[in-house]
Amino acid sequence: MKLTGIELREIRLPLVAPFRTSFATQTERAALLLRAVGTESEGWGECVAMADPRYSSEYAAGCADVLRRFLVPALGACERLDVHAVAPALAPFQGHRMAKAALEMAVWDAELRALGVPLARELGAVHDRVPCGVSVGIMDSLPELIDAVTSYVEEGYRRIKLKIEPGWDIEPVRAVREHFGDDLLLQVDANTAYTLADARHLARLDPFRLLLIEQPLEEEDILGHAELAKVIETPVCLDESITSARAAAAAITLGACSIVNIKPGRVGGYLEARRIHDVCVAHGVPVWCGGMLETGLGRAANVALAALPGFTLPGDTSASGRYFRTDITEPFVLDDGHLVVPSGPGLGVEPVPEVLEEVTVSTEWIAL
Ligand code: NPQ
Ligand code: MG
Repeated sequence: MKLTGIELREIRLPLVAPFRTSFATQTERAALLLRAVGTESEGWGECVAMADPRYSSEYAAGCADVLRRFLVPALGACERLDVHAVAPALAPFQGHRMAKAALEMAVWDAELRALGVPLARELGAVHDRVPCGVSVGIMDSLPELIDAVTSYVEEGYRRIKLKIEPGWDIEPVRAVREHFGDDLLLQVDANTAYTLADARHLARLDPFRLLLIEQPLEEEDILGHAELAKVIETPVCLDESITSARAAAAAITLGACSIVNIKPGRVGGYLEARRIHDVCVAHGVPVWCGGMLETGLGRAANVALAALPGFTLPGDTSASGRYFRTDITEPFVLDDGHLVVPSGPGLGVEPVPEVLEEVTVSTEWIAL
């Protein structure tokens, strides 16, 4: 395949309810979509960067800039482009993993559609549906939290993740554990809100038998996580810190985590995500698929990834309705706590044209 051009499309989707984390409160999802146009086919990519650099240093407008200025032109120079050529072609440019991941996704979708092969099969998926968890934002009160968790449990979610921060940690966990009992699969995510000085405090979560605590300390504090893991009983899981398969191998070897959250966008794409999966399986470390409020496009690819054999914990691969009243694709709907892995060529889903138009803020054609 040779690329003829890439369309960048900025969209804005309202959220069904505000989503509060330790780093921001979101009321809408602004996202950047890519359409790769090749000589034989077209494909869709989704960039997971937020509008502001709060979760990581990348942000949507920065991704658009690096794509149009450097990344897309570098791929345009490839005469025989396939997905394995993408990362090598982009390697001269440092960082910008979310932008690179979006481009890889669009090229892979185009390639697989031309071949008639589903992404899940190409990745090595071994399941045709995956159990799903849900991420629950920070609330104003404990009764509100119990109400929110109650509706998710009634919808069938197999695992609950509570967002925490200093001042909203021990009591919400205690309340949910006491209300729902010991059988509820429960975990927490701090999005880097603590320091190693909070170790004794975080040890107070020990009695609640959480599956894991996700990214308590800052992104670069690998040794801090290793120290913390010696002090608390709750297994430490890393999210923000795991930027590559090499970073995952180092974190595991140093004892900084015993579980890994894999987000393809954060690590530069689905190929690198699979490498992290392979590293973790080799170390006996369970993995699960994270979420970045993806539209149906990114959600489809994440569900395909989550069907690999090492994904032994339910992920943040929630139904479309967890975030959006109207998704841009046919919505992903929970069935008995599971999402079905798409089986059509490529991502196996595509945007509904009228919905896509409605949520589009701007488009830009980068000709090659
Ligand atoms: C996490 N995701 O695991 C992230 C954080 C997160 C599902 O908890 C816009 C774009 C808003 C990306 C809010 C979940 C977001 C976002 C939270 C990612 O750490
Ligand atoms: Mg996280």
